[in-house]
Amino acid sequence: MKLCTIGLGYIGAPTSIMFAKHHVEVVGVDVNPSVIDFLNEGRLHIEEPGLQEALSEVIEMGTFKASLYPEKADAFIISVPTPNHNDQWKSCDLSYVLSAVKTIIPYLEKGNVVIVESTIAPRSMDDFVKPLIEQAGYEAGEDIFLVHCPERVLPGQILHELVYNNRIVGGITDACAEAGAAIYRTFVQGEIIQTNAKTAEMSKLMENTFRDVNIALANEVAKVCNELEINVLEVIEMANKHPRVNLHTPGPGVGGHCLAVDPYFIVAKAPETAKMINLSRLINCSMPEYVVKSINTLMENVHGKTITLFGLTYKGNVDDIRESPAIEVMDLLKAQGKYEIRAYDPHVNSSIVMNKMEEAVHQSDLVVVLTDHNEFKWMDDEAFSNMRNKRVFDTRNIMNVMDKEVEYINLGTLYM
Ligand code: SAJ
Repeated sequence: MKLCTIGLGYIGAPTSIMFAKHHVEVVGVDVNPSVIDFLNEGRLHIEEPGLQEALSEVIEMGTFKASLYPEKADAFIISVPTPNHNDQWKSCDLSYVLSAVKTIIPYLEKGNVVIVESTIAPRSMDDFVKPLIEQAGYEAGEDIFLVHCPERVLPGQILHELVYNNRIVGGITDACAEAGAAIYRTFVQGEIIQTNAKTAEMSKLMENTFRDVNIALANEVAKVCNELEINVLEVIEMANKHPRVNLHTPGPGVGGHCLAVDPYFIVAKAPETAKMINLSRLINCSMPEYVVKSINTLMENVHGKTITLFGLTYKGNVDDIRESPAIEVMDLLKAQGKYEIRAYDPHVNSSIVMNKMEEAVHQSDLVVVLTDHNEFKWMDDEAFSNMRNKRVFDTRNIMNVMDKEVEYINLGTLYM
């Protein structure tokens, strides 16, 4: 089988490499020439455990190459970004997906399978993608097998989840779903469930929406508990002892290119109806401001004005700062102009962070943990020894501070 993938980002690159590892001939296409050069040289442009080794393996095997241009193939997989439109309800911007479909049309042949993996608003396949294929003279389900198979892998464990997660394969017709399922049987060991395209679109969105709504509930409970002087972390731990309760973890907000983006796609399609989904977005988006307000309170009687932020990525152990609540906290603090703000993040390679932790905490008055990187979980006695005021505010509730001189505050003990 020959596969042509369009988009070599956080999903497209690992997916392409995984197929190539399983002896499929893969041409990976991206519009960014430096990504193409990097990959063809066997170098990775994103951080993901195990992926560098897998890339080296498929380059060695000769089953993967990156290119600026598509080629004829048996199947095409589109994994390009679907950001929010800048409109009232932040609807789904399909322009990258539709332009990817237009790019492959000249290379299509009867019998090809075309799969969209990008997360898309409900009905996008039926209302926008299928008409493009039909305008090109093909009948979906007869000439071209058109499929939405949403990606569902968790950054940080993509290679494992690509193989072991269940896949939802939504076809425009049953024959499309069957043709799509056959492609994923190459390496997927989870269940491959066939359905129609709009059910697949909506179920993918509901997975991320479920998580966003649950986190919003946890964040709201955190605010309520702080008002009532109750430790929210203990409350959640106790409540989760019930066999049918699974409250998520409160934090500085919800980031990344999935949970902070996808629920709006549903809201935009049914704004009068999707009230809880919209409210959850509002609650999660209020968290950076809540963290800043808490920082201001903690800094009230402190003479020094230096704050060190630990972690800028949207979550732990990744290098992705898209929609990161930590960046929003940093920007809000800087906009106040009251403090000297420093940032330290061992996963971010940029001038916005300081390279050495010792320098970042030197004479600092408050360390604020914003990302749950493993590096921050166990801090030894020396870590905070050169701070001016030894105080840590851990918005991720993950740090184990050994140094008894350090005052440690997390979301559960903020009120004290
Ligand atoms: N977060 C919390 N509290 C929690 C869990 C997460 O505040 O209890 C925050 C994280 O710190 C982060 C954000 O939520 O800022 C999102 O992180 P995440 O780990 O929940 O998810 P993503 O965005 O990295 O990946 C999600 C996954 N979806 C689900 O788990 C339902 C992944 O499987 C999807 O493939 C991915 O979205 C996607 O691409 O849609």
